[in-house]
Amino acid sequence: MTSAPVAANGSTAAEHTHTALRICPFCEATCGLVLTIDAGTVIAARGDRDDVFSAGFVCPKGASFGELDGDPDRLTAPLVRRDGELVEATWDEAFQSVADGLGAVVRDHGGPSVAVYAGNPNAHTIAGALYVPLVIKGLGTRMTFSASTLDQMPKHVSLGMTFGNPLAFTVPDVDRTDHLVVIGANPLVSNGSLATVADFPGKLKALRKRGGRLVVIDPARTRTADLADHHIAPRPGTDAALLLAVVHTLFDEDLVTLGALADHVVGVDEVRAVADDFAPEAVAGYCGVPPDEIRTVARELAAAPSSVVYGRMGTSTVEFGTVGSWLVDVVNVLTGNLDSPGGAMFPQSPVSAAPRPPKPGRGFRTGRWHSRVSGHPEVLSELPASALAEELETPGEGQARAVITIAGNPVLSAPDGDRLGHALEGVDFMLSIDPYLNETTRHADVILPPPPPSQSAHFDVALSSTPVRNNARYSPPAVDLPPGRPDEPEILSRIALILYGLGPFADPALVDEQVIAATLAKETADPDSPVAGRDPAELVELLAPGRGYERRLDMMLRMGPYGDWFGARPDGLTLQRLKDTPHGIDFGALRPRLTEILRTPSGKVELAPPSIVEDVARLRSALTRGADGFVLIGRRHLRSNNSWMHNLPALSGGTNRCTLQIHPADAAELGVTDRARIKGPGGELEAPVELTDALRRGVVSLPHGWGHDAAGVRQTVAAGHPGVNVNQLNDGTSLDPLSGTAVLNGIPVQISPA
Ligand SMILES: Nc1nc2c(c(=O)[nH]1)N[C@H]1C(S)=C(S)[C@@H](COP(=O)(O)OP(=O)(O)OC[C@H]3O[C@@H](n4cnc5c(=O)[nH]c(N)nc54)[C@H](O)[C@@H]3O)O[C@H]1N2
Ligand SMILES: Nc1nc2c(c(=O)[nH]1)N[C@H]1C(S)=C(S)[C@@H](COP(=O)(O)OP(=O)(O)OC[C@H]3O[C@@H](n4cnc5c(=O)[nH]c(N)nc54)[C@H](O)[C@@H]3O)O[C@H]1N2
Ligand code: SF4
Ligand SMILES: [Mo]
Repeated sequence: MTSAPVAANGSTAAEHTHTALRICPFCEATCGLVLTIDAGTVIAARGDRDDVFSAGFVCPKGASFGELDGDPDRLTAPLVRRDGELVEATWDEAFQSVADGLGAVVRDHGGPSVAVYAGNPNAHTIAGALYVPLVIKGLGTRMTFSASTLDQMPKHVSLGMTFGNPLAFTVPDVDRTDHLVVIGANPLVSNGSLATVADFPGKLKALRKRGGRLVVIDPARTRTADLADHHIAPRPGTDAALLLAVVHTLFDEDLVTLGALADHVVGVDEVRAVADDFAPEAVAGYCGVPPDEIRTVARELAAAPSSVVYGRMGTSTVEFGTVGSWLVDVVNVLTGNLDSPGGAMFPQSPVSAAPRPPKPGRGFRTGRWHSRVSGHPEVLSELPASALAEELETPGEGQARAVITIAGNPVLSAPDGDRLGHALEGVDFMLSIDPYLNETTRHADVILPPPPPSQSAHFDVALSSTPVRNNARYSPPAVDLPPGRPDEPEILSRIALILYGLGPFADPALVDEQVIAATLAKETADPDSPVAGRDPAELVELLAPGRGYERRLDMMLRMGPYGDWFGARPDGLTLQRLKDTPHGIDFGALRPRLTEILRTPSGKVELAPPSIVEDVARLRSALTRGADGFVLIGRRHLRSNNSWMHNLPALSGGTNRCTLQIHPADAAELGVTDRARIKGPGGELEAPVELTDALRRGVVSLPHGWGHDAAGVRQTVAAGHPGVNVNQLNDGTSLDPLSGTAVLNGIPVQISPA
């Protein structure tokens, strides 16, 4: 503080301010921030140079923490629908309304008649990780939906089928690799995803500086592509074919070297056979990439001392999402770079189970049940987000009667939000846990707003399984909760209490203590657990007193791979130890741990899972498809985050706009100048045009998360520059069949002058 304003009483603002550390929850990079706080308000945020993981990195969103935290449009009290209007209510009134409304549906139709949609921020909160599952379990519903089927579900399926563990993320070791191929990701803007990397841009620059090579495969010349040694621009949706041609080349040119993996992999011959008819020449026309370019990708990956392919949204939310996501790991295996420094590695989360002796597992299955209307298979206990509307609106036995949305805005983020919005109007009861009155929550009967991030504790339960360096960090709330205001764990606990039949006003600590008792009973009974044979009651006594979520975190950390195992390893991790090291603890670079990970029936990497191999037939028939017409892809912006950050003055305006990007030559041929009409399988839109030669010809791009012009929404700044909802072009019928994930990239569209 160099120029603190002088207050009326003569003291400077600096005297009132203090700083607090807070891990940023706004993207997967998990940067440590230093917040400057004045009378309970966050007035500044900067990167924490001492943070063991992020070392001072911050992006525009993190720097806008204060604006986001203090947004005047954030709800500070619950809203309850009375006579058709959403009006403010006390917390007690709101919880009573939930008990009445949800209670009636559960009583009349059962918990399984309630659908739950969990959105992206759940991956960034303690509440999302530890309490949302309790609500779902309390309902006993099989109608669970989430942003995963608009995002990474193909990766879960391919990991599950290949390694037996759908959560065993393979993360590129960017700090040590010699050669990185980024396919369908734009980490310079997204700051990384399913790879928790603070300062991804800096790490890519460092890679090049140490003589490494960066190749980007993306139909758009993104900021990441601009930084690369080489950029390949394929036709959208064709990555799986391109990667199969890379695999083909590895076999064809005798470049396959399993190295240390040799004894741990089965199915290599099947993969060779699958790739047989995907010679570079066979896919070149379909992918729009010359055969030699594809061969070079394979040769370079094989030749580098270490190399890794990293794929994200562009390989995932596409027609062949699971096949493409699988092939990313297949290539890493075939070049000997899985589970090896500089390759694709498995992080070790501090809240994962302590390693058990290697043993074959039961493998990973999908389709244990199917959606009622379209018969979509369950995947990781979820149904496709694209199928939510039909489950709500189709009458009959098993129809969803109520909906709970938690940190999600599916009306903008999922295909055909207009239809979903209409369906939400028709349910008997809708509850939203969300800080904003937005396009989705405006349909709710009750909105329960969690406090802003400054008033919430933070631990990255979910993202601890994807960092490029193993670490543990904890932020207690930086600002006290106002009296009477529940935090999000408490909100969700009270809903669980309603579902347990105890009513909303029972002690929320009951929920946590029940989880703790059940978990410790199970652990102490497991002969391979570090607490095997101990008395659960004794372990409960050892947990630090505090809020329920803190006790649960303490339990998880203490039983985890770095834990103190409840005193058995006195130097091990506890929550108290994390609190005592506020800039975090670094557990070092990722280390090989494949045998700890594998839970396939064979106990090996099953490189050719039958259902994925089977889906390649669909890809084979796509190869002969014509390549005419325009295809639509999405894009992200540095100063934005999906649908919910368009309400901050600091992040809006400028180049952060909802425009249709198109190549100038395409625009000229079409006679498109300043505005275009875009027609997709599900609808039509008009958007301002932005000419750019960064896009491959025949490809247009429109970002998602816009369309803030609905009535009854309380996001004043966003409403001033609403943009259009790209997902209205999509009817949601096009899915990756193995994962139920919506096709959001590579949608056929027609473009004309507006
Ligand atoms: N066309 C197209 N569509 C896409 C994508 C794309 O690339 N193209 N991307 C997809 C992807 S990757 C994703 S992850 C999804 C995202 O889909 P969603 O998760 O459904 O949407 P978000 O826009 O992230 O909305 C997050 C919601 O959480 C609320 N929120 C923010 N913080 C908190 C909190 O701490 N607690 C609670 N309870 N609520 C909070 C916000 O107000 C907002 O309502 O969108 C998908 N949709
Ligand atoms: N600033 C910012 N950061 C974010 C978000 C945000 O909205 N804004 N969202 C967060 C979320 S929820 C997520 S999931 C991550 C996503 O993180 P990323 O996946 O890194 O981000 P995207 O911008 O979706 O990158 C996808 C890239 O794939 C390209 N692409 C599209 N179709 C294809 C294709 O068929 N093949 C190939 N090879 N490429 C294709 C697109 O041009 C785009 O550059 O970002 C997170 N971080
Ligand atoms: S990169 Fe992500 S985690 Fe880091 S400051 Fe920006 S939004 Fe926050
Ligand atoms: Mo996402």
